[in-house]
Amino acid sequence: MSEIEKKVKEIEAGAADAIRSADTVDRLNEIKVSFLGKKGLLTSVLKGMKNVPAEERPKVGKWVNDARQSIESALAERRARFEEEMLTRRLESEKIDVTLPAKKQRMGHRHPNTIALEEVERIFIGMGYEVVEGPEIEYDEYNFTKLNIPPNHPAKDEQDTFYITDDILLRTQTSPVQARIMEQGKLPIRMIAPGRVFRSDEVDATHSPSFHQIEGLVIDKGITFADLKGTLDVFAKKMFGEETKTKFRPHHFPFTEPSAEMDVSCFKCGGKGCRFCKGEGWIEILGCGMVHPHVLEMCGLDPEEYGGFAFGVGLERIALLKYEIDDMRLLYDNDIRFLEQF
Ligand code: 2U9
Repeated sequence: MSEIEKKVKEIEAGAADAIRSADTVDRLNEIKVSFLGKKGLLTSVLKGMKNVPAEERPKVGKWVNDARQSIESALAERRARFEEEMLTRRLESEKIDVTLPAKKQRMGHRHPNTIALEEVERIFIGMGYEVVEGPEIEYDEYNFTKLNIPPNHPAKDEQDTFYITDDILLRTQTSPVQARIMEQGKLPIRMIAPGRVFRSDEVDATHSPSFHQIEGLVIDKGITFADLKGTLDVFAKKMFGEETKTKFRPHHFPFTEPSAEMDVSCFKCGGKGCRFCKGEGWIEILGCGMVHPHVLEMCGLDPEEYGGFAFGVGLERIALLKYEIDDMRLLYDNDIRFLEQF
């Protein structure tokens, strides 16, 4: 065997060893370059051809070509094995068991406040009312002055109201929404204004510094206290059951005159007296009254021509009563086990 043939065989054997012990595709590429590349070992044999006698050259060429082919096929075989192994590993790690039970999508629940609010809205929309919302940050002017609550009124005390500046505050009632609508002067008005209100109260079973009101307002020519009573009686029957009776007791609010509070017959005992109504047979539900002439004037209406009634309910109070919840704090805890019950 000639020197050159021995050298080619050595190179081929060296390549076969290297390919066998290669452990990555990158390593295979390195081997390819170092044996078959322009500056590779096998190529260097061809470069030495000029020193080989002419009649020997075809033989040397054949040895080199055979060696090249054998190295190339060894590389291809090893590469194919790597790819197969990689695929097997991927299939193993990305295995999906389609027989496993699906992850349950947990459904949310409407909050009891929302359920009660939507019920009240449905009832009043059914009587032709519009639902109107307004800002939670208000001017003192709209929250108090225009509602006949003068500068020295106790409701304005810093103990009761969150002030932002001397004349801007967190609204203590949703009434400013109605005052703004009256000022726009589009009559008649039949509206409810639901929303969050703020009072500087300590948290307990029946109080929170932030709660929700729904206030209503009707303004037209010739509206009487009979309209107020009829409307709120229909509301009570639709909300608490057709057999519900209503009772109006005289009261005082600065923005209405005359004013009243409305009680409904206890929907647990039908009025006989039970634990739920504390033996009274009646449950206080809302405040109401005929809009004070001075409020009409301050909101740009002529009390000689127009008049109307207004009312206000605490949304939490309705939700607590309707769903027999005995502590208002439960409404704000966000405990899913509580919320799931409604
Ligand atoms: C305008 C004129 C009159 C709204 C009214 C009440 C009576 C009332 C309370 C019930 C429980 C608030 O959430 S609560 O503490 N509200 O009793 N609200 S009349 O009267 C208005 C409103 C706006 C322009």
